[in-house]
Amino acid sequence: MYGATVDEIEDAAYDDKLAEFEARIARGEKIEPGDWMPDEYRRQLIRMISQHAHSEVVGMLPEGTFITSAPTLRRKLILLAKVQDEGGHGQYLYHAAETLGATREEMLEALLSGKAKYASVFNYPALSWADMGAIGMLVDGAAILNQTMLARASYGPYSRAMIRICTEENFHQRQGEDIIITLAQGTEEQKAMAQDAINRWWWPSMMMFGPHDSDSKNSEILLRWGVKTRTNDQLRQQFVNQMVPKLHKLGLSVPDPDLHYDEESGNWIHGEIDWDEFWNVIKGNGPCNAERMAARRKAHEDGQWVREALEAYAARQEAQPA
Ligand code: BYC
Repeated sequence: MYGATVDEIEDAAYDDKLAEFEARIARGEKIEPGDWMPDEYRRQLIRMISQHAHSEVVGMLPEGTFITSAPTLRRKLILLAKVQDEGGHGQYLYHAAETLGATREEMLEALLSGKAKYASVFNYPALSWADMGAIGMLVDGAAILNQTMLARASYGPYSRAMIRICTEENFHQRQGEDIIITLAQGTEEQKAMAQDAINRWWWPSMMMFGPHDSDSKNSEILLRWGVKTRTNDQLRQQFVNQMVPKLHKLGLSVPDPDLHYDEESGNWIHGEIDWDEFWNVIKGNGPCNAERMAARRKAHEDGQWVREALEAYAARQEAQPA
């Protein structure tokens, strides 16, 4: 390095660190909070994990409204436990993002100001009890595929949070399937309720996987650094292949006139997603965006006294002689 400028020496040191970081990922090692990582890796993870946390917390809202009108006490208890689990998932994920230097206040401010995204699917309304089934079966079904992939993510705290979350999500999906199976085998009216719910949640669930790979600006770097190991379209295809036979077996149809089976690839080929609708919902113009954000803002304001009490308690503990 004789004669090299400070910038060149710094660049070379950066390149060495990056090469070692990428080699660790290639060896399947987890990157842990205190380890060296590129700024862009940290930024991508904070973006993705915090948005994932927001999705869990906002995702409590559509189902939350049905806790008081579940058809039986057993169904009510199960739904209550599921919604509580989603709140817990938000907590694990906010903690995982905090290990990267993001603060809870910054993340919540980003959500409440509309700067941060959350899963578009939660901006659709839950209209009947059958929607609890469709959300569990389709929305949790889609989430599990994505999260099983993320359980292998290169960042240790995210990967470990995902392992725990996936275990619980499996129960969530089963409770949804159980509702849809019960309705599909019930009266004509109940079967129609199940079909109506599947019709309304199918496309929003398909959109959960994100834009086509060709339009996914973050995928390349996330794949390179082992955060994602499968692409948006690959996971979406897996979802369609898994769900279509299940629904057909129950005598339910998929609301996609272009859906067909391709013998050669063994895939169910789906019709095109309405991407205008997807981007519009993400921009804040979905059927329930305003309602969801108003509910979150109110919950945040109502929780102010709890945060203040916790801070006062912590300050008092600190002030006390050991
Ligand atoms: N909704 O470059 P792309 C649950 C954004 S909750 C909104 O492909 P990426 C549950 C994307 O953020 C669990 N925004 O991004 C809870 C990006 O914008 P920014 C939900 C979306 O990150 C309660 C832009 O579009 N799961 O299970 O490579 C009840 C371009 O996209 C969406 C997660 O949160 C979307 N659907 O891939 C029941 C999974 N799709 O940020 C169930 C964690 C894309 O650059 N997240 N965008 O401004 C991920 O796996 C990935 O972030 C995504 C997108 C697959 C969603």
